[in-house]
Amino acid sequence: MNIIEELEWRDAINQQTDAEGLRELVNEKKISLYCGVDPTGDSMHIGHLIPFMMMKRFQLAGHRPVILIGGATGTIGDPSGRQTERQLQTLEQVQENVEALTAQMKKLFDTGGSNELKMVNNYDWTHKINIIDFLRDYGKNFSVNTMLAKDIVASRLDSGISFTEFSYQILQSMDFHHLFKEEDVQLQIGGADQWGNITSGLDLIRKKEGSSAKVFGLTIPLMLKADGTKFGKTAGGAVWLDANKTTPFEFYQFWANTDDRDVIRYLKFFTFLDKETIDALEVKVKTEPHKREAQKVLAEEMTRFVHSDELLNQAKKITEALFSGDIKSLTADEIEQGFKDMPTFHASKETKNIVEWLVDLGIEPSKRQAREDITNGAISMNGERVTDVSMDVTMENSFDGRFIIIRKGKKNYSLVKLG
Ligand code: 629
Repeated sequence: MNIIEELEWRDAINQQTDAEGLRELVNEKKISLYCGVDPTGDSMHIGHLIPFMMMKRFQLAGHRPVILIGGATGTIGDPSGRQTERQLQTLEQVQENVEALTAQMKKLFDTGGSNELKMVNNYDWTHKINIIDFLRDYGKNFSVNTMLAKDIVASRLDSGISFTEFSYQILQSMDFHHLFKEEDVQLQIGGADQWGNITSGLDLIRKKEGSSAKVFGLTIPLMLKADGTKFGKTAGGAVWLDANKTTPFEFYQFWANTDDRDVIRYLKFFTFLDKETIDALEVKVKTEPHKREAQKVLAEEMTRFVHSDELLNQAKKITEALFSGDIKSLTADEIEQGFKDMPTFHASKETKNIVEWLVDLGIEPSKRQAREDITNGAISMNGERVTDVSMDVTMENSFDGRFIIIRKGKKNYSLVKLG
């Protein structure tokens, strides 16, 4: 399988400008290709992984990936896929985000080796171009008529679009041209929403360099979910790659909760597992879906790739402890990750009788109810059943002086934060 056949097998191709030509090109030689990201936030989320996992596949197949961070385009804002004008970010904010994203990209994709990752920032060439050169050297190659006809702009003609956002496609086209000249980049990839920007870059290159310039564009489909809801969103919002925004445990859980109807598609799309392995997992989804083997493999592969072996093991340990109820072995940090979304209460560090303590916190509605639940064995503290209504709750009962976990009945966990 060459890289294009592999992407086809993975259902990872949406549109191509010249499928035949690109197939020939990658068979003939190792190419340089690029994909960009705008620094609109301080972390990527899993939606961003869509083209960047594909970049990695090209890299593994011996091609040379160039990742562009949009220090210039990030100050403007891509109108693609949006119905409203963006609020401009401050230049300082963009700069901070450039640094955060650069570090994140390096961590994920810079694996060393001969075809090492190249990172560029479009601010470096864009900020040098003055307005007269911009209009003469670039603007002259763009027809406003064609620009207006692009989906992204056309869909905004009712609600309105500023000249700033309208011009965005020119900036992205200039990048493709610059990288074609300076880095021998012959292919740009991106999500399906990037088709208009990518094709306008190809037009610019052909106008400036002649129609024989060998350049290509390829987009990757939007990830859809079988139940029709949006991919990559949870009740808590986006699934971030930054462990401080989405803990590795939450990240693991996100993938582990994938629907049976989606899991094989995700394995193909997001992991580096080969066809044989994924085919075998597909059989398991059909024959023993209750084991959720494919989901476990997906969650493991993704958590290991984005975080590390160590954080994967921690996520699995928390998952196991929550499942069995045996949470004693968890560290305070693991408790914090595992119980982040559970009902949370705040208590002082004072020693207090268990019945009063539960009522004061609001975990139990009355002392009578608290006593009854304790006597019936329905209350556990940190995984151990409480049987004595005269027991005192002290710091000794806590994880590191920080948390106490109360379980009422089979599954109702509460996280009590101390201090
Ligand atoms: C200058 C900027 C370039 C080439 C690309 C760009 C960024 C591009 C964009 N991309 C999205 C982003 O930054 O806005 N104009 O959030 C995002 N991308 C990943 C995928 C995407 C896309 O980073 O392409 O489709 C999401 O899956 O929306 O010279």
